[in-house]
Amino acid sequence: MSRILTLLALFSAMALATGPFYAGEAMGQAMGEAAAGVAAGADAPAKAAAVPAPQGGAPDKPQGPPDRRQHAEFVNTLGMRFVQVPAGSFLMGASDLDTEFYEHEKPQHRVDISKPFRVGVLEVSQWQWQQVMGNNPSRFKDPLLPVESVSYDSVMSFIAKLNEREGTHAYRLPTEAEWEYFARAGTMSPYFFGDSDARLGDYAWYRANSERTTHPGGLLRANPWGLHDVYGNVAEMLSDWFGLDYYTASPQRDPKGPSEGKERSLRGGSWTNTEFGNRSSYRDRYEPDYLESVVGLRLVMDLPSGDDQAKR
Ligand SMILES: [Ca+2]
Repeated sequence: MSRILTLLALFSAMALATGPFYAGEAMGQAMGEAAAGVAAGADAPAKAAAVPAPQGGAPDKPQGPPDRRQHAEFVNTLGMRFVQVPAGSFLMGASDLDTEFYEHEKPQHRVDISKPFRVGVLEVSQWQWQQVMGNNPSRFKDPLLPVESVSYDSVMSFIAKLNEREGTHAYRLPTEAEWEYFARAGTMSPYFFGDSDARLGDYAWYRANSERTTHPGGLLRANPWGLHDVYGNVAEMLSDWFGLDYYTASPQRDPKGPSEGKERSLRGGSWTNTEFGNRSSYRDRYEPDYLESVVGLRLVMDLPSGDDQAKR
């Protein structure tokens, strides 16, 4: 009984830690920035994003027809929250206007994301990992912190067990293209909040403000599609092999990375990266059995069959 109460208390703490940022002030801010992105000439996806629209009244008591809100937001049995992002096209990689980049962030090229999908609002937490795997490999231990020090194989096992637990096949890692698509959220600048890194500390735990540790998800401001900690905190594992020259040959539609490789792709930078490593087009890599406190994950979900067509 006491264990159940402890879990309930923890769950409540998690909701308190993350809920208000999602449903209230941060979301209002996020929607405002999405509009700014469109006005600045970004592609349409930001405007079409199926992230929950701000509702009238108390955000924790949705009023009126539930269709849009319930369709857009999904919460699983572990309290993982997902928002739906639209199908769309974007320019992937560093642009000619960017002043700092790796050569392998070029050439900039158009990518089509052919189906809408769901993206985790936060990185996977240690509490969520523990519930599924019965262990916690993280260096910085706290249930609210993102899980890290996970190998690619252990993440594949986590996802298989999560799918089984939830009775679905929907959970998976993002592709590198999907990651940049939802990180940019319709923006074209090096950072989803603009050209300058001056405000990076408002959005990311990185070298200048992390105090050399990870932090609980959702404490900083979200990107235009309502996703927290996209830059920094833990760098996010992807399903692609890393290909240094992949951009010269990748297909336009739903690229999934090279067919083979020795290293896996990693995105977003971490608590130890500088401003350079926390840009939307920044590409990193790691060996699949690498266990370090900079590597974690964010999940995506395929939509139930038919829903992708309905949202086009
Ligand atoms: Ca991150």
